[in-house]
Amino acid sequence: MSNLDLFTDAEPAPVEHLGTHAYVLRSFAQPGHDLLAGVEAVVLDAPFRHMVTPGGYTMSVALTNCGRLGWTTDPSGYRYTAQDPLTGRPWPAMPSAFAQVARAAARAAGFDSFEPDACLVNRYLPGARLSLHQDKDELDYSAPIVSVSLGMAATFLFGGKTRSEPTAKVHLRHGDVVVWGGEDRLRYHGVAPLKDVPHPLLGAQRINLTFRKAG
Ligand code: MD3
Ligand code: FE
Repeated sequence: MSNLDLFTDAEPAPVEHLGTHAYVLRSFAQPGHDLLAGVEAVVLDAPFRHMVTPGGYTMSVALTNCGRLGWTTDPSGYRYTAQDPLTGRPWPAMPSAFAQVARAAARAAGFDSFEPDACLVNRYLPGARLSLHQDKDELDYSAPIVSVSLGMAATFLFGGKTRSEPTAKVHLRHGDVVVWGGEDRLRYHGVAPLKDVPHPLLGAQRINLTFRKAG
């Protein structure tokens, strides 16, 4: 492959706007960031599991967390906890590579001094999906959310401030980072059922890291 093949006409521009304060940073996460080693370390301590929503639905996405706080759901509600309900131990520490990428991406999108205290790690196998929702369990909506996509590509659905507004589709690939803040922070969003197109490094899975200031 020649160098030029990396930037064909089909390749999107490095930064795209999804909204006034929503940015896609294409290929922002690089191999040197060593995020996959971080995922392996987190999962050894706090394995992926399928949680149940208050509506009684078992999520098709498996999840775990790292950092001071972790997002959980069970039949009694959604919440952030300091302990992993599966083990009773604190969530694993956030790998320094994770925090560095999250801070750098936030800064690139104009959010200086983003300090995430929570990283939700979602794992999608083929067919897994995330229905339209808002992220409303955090205390402070003024901090942005940073999401890092790894492995198989996904179609991300980006909606409006009400559930009924139409959604835009954004294709997210390995290494893409998205930053949402300001007036876009409470938009509805979701992920379409994952297609089975295995990724060279991660095989038939997609892993998404979502960094938040939760507490
Ligand atoms: C858009 N995860 O875990 S993070 C989630 O790919 C979640 O696993 C997605 O949505 C995933 O809650 C993508 C993307 C995200 C997070 C917060 C947002 C998108 C957002 C807030 C406003 C608008
Ligand atoms: Fe979300």
